[in-house]
Amino acid sequence: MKIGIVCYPTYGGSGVLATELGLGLAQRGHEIHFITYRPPARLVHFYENVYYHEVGTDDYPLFEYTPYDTALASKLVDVVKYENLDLLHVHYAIPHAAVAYMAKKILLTEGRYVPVVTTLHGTDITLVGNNKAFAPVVAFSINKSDGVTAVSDSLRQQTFDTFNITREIEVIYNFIDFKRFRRVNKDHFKKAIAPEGERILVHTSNFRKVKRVEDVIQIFAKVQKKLPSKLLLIGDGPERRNMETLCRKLKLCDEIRFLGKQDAVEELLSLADLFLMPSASESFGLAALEAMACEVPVVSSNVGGIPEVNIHGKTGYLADVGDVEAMADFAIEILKKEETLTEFRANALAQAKRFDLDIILPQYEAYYEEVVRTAVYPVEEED
Ligand code: GMT
Repeated sequence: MKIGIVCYPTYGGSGVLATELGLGLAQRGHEIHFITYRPPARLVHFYENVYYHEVGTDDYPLFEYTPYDTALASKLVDVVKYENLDLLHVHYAIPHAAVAYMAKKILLTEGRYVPVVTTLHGTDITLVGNNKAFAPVVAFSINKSDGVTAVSDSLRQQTFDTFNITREIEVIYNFIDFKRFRRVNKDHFKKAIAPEGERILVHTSNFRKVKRVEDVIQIFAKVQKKLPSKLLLIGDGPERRNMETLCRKLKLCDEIRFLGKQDAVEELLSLADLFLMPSASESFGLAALEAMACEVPVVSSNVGGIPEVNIHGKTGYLADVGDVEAMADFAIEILKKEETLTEFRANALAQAKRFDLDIILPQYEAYYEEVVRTAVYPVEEED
């Protein structure tokens, strides 16, 4: 198929997933057209069957906000027509689902129907989408998509609970590419970071409030009193400066390293003994899955879709949001004995294998085929 993929090109989980999906589909012979305002973060090489169309916007003194949505809709019309696309797959509802609907309507005036699949990723429903400023458009454009998927059961249910949704939503879980995410020997790095064989705890995120990085540091502060350990913080974002201040206040600067944005996350995960994800909200927790694929157990909060990924007492532990005491106790429980850690590591890997790209990609392909087969050309729909 010829598929247009619309996503945010930044480091966020939805953009990562959309890019990996496109690349995986291209390897399976599909022609993939990424349409966004910057090359997606993980689109770093030349790939056969992969095209990138940049959405350009021009500044104009009248605009306080550049109308990206309009530019994206025009680009979609152009790419669908001239590249002869069979389907548009938009990731993250805001504004992509509404923009795709607009493009679809414009194309209809020329007698051309392009089905739209929308994938809901999380904050587009739970944090931003239910904001009054966006909610009516989000609900409308979900209902008007030809296919809608959610990345977990929990997100699917939350979408129905939040909006008046009149159509079915298919759950297709996020996936992991084991060719990239697997434990590799990085003993020389490990020696540099933990010279005395300290345990290594890791957290990766975009350092937004929802990730509760402060809890990560508080959990670590407690663990580190019981076990020699180090904490690696990967990623960057609005909370980073506050977190650096907190580390200084807790006098943990020698134990905690801020590594900023990193491309080869899998190499750092290969050093890790435990991954921390105490988020206030998380529709899936792709970062936790990446850790598990590298045989790293997870201590997390029990919100949203995380319990569908991290299994309490097997691949790690879950606790209530903000319960840093319990999370620290669970972390110590996993880390204190080598045999326990080894068992959790094996369970984490086994669970991650359920989300193997080779299992999930065919689910997307089957879903696309069904959507294209059943999409109704809306002849009698009013404008
Ligand atoms: O977590 C973020 O802030 C980024 C966000 C995104 O859309 O880029 O992540 C969401 O989508 C990921 C991929 O599907 C999920 O793994 C994350 O759990 C989800 N984040 C939240 O729900 C907070």
